[in-house]
Amino acid sequence: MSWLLYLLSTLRAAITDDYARLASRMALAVNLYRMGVNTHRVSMKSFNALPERGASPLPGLTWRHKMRIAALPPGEVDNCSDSFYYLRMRKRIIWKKHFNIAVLIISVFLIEPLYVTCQWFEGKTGTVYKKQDMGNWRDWPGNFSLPIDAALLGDGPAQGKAFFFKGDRFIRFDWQTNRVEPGYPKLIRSYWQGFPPEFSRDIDAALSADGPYKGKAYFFKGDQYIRYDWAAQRVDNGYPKSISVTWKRWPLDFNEGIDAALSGGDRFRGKAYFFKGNRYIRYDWENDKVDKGYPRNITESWQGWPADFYEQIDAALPGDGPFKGKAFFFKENRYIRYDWEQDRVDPGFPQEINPIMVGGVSRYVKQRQDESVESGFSGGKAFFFRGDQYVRYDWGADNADTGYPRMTEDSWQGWPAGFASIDAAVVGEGPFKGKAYFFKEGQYFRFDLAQKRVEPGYPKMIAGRWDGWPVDFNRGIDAAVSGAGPFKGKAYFFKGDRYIRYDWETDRTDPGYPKNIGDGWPGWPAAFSEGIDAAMSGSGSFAGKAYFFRDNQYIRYDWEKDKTDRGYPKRIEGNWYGLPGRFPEGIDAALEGNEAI
Ligand SMILES: [Ca+2]
Ligand SMILES: [Ca+2]
Repeated sequence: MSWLLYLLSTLRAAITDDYARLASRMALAVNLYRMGVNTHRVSMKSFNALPERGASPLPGLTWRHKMRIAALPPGEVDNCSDSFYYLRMRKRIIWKKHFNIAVLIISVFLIEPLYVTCQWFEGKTGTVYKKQDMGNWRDWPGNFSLPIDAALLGDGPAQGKAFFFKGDRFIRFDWQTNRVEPGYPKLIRSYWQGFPPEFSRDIDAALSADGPYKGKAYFFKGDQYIRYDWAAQRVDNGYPKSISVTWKRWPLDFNEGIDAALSGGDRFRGKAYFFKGNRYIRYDWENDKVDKGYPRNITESWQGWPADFYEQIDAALPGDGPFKGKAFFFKENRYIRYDWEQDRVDPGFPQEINPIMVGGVSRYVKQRQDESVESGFSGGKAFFFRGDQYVRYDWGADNADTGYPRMTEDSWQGWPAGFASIDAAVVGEGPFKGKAYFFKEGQYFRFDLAQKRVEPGYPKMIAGRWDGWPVDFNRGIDAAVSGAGPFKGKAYFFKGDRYIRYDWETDRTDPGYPKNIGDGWPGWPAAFSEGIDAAMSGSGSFAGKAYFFRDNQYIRYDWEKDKTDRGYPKRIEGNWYGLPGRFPEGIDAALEGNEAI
């Protein structure tokens, strides 16, 4: 392909002004073509994981192309044949004006590869771009419900990020990957240092300052506000303060509380906008006062907003990265994108903030709920056991259910005496589907998930009933989990630094076990290889994952890739929401569950 690149670089040098856009389009196409040819197995994940700068792990594709793709307006990338025809149309203009020979070469050599590119583009990544890349706020968590309270552009160490606040939680968005980062939502109080308790939930508005106050962020709630220092990563001393004390010339009703706040972009840099109801004021950071002639009605100055946005908005956010020069306004489940330079809402807006949400419930969860009604069994819940208590966790809401912890003995029908606390729990597969097994020292019992009760005849001794278990496993285990994906039909039992694999179908331990955890589960932290407390498989949108717990930490494993996910171990606290009491300090056992209990 080097000849083509040579041709392209020549062409790019020759084309200026009107044709610069065409050149970048072709460069992109050729590079995508190269990507398709050289790296057939490039996934959207690795594409999105491209670094912001420097060497790219994908031949022919750099962070610049990624930015360029992200920066293309909706409708331009998502229909590749359009860009193909666009090129042909342009060709004629070029032919007439300047670069006869170059274009001749293009028409013969370049159009064909471009067409191939289109094929590849549509076949391999087209749908991904079409459905997701052109929207914003991808990977918006299903448990982060709408409407939002406030939005904030990151600055200082958080440059390139945006934050959305709702209730007592927040999520962080990355402008370059155009995605909400994994591991969110988190609790406001767990991350934002120095927030007074009343600012740790239900914030009204937030913005990052400009001009002499650059490096600060302001959070508003009622008639109060706090100032946050991005570099120090904490709230400045002396806050909260009353809005009316500091902010000059604000209208009286604005002093009592605002809906949304936004720093100006482009030629309005140095200004801040505060919205309340159908009115707004413009503030000048330099002069430290509201500009003359304000408040105004939103309709007076902001073109092309939907009618309900003119009445009131929830939040506002300046764009960054590929969306620099834009501003975003949020109202309930929709948002609009505003272009500062063109002074109007971009075509194609409003769009849904989270297109997979239907009536506040993610489509996926909804589907799971419907399925559970039909089958009477759902993988929508998980159970954590600690001491004589347990907590039910909802995978869809990604939160512990309310009303927990409960006493285990009182809630699970037929729970045997002497099992107040347990060592391990696992759900059966194959011939034992619909059963849950609970282990305590040398004994175990079986629970029927459909009948919601412990089966008669239990507890029993492990020894002699679980074929092929080592002697020390018969005396008690640490943790158990059923496999998923390529390992469906297997169960894994852990004791100390060893584990065995059990086959549900043949009802016996696979040959070659026990093994050392360190040998069978590569990528685990050393401490986890010495032994774990609990294990379970994920469900709902976490299907295909397994979770292993040790003390106050856990790691996540991907069954399909047979690898530990990156970024682990993490703390239980702040990642498993709503776990009460001392559960975040460590658990005894975990069960990938159902809704029986
Ligand atoms: Ca608000
Ligand atoms: Ca245990």
